[in-house]
Amino acid sequence: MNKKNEFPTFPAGCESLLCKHLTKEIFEELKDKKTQNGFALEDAIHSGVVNPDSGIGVYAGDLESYTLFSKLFDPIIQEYHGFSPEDKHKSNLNPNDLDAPNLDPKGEYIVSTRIRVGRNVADLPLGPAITKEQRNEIEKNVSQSLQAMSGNLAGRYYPLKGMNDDIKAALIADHFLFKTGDRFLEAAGLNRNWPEGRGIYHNDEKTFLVWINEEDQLRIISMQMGGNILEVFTRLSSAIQEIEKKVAFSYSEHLGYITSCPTNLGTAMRASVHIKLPKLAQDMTAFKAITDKHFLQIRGIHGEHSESEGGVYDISNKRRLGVTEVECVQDMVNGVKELIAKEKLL
Ligand code: ADP
Ligand code: DAR
Repeated sequence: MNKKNEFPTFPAGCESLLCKHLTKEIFEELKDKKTQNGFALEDAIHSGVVNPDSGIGVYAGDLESYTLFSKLFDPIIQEYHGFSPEDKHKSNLNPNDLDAPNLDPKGEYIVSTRIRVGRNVADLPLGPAITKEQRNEIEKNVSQSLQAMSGNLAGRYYPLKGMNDDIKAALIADHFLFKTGDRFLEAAGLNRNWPEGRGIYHNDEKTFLVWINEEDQLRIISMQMGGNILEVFTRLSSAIQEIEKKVAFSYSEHLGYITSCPTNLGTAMRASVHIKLPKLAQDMTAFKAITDKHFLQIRGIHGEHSESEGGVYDISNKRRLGVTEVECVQDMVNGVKELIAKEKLL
């Protein structure tokens, strides 16, 4: 275990962006600094120190973290997003600007579509630095705002605390609810006081859902079976604009919507399909050539750090900052179109 305030030792072969960009000089310069919320460098890097297999390894505790520890965060943001300290984020949630024809009219490939954004409440710390009282206040205020939603967004809030274990397991198995116990989130301090202050809001059809106080304070989700990506995006866009009338989100001109993990900054959007590509799965070089070309990420079907099952993959945009929401979804549409064309050829 690293002693307090000593430059951390990382095992040989560590490939996280933390390992790559935390120099001894940066560590010495930042190690005694704390944000107004008392969040220190060692808090920001703890997840990546105890999980050397992290891809990134750092989390912000508040908006101030991104400026106070910019010597570490900026090169990580530059490498992950290709976004420099001088760049400005931009936003466009207009579904009319999306070119998304039906990619799978016979329903042969796309099992389901899900588009989510992360949001955090303005002027409060992020999950790693928030107090239990602040987190519970967010749960109360946000769930009340959501339960005032109408039309196809109307639904109910279900606190995680006291939720029946079978119902919880079913919601997770059906891909609706977040998993518990992610070691990266644990080490970042994001699971403190679990399950208090956490829960899920959803409409009756479970096509509009909001996670409260998981990795971010809100994860606003639109999802449905099949490949009607435009319908999923249109529902999400409407929901975000409805919620934003009631809840002020943490946002900066430079970094867009502020999130605890730097990979989610900007749009904080992940637009994904679960898609059957059994033939292409036999040629991962060709598969990855297409996903790389369209800035896409391949995940397993039970969320991050899970494996694919039965030749079904979670394909989603990787770019989130310095691109608009429409461009995030367009990346996914363009990539999925080429993946299906390739699968048909094989
Ligand atoms: P996030 O997308 O919030 O970053 P994960 O990758 O862990 O987090 O996915 C969260 C949950 O959403 C998991 O249960 C995963 O199976 C589910 N999921 C993601 N994309 C889809 C999709 N296109 N269709 C159905 N479920 C999905
Ligand atoms: N697992 C952490 C975070 C990577 C990005 N995924 C998030 N934010 N859910 C890592 O550093 O690998």
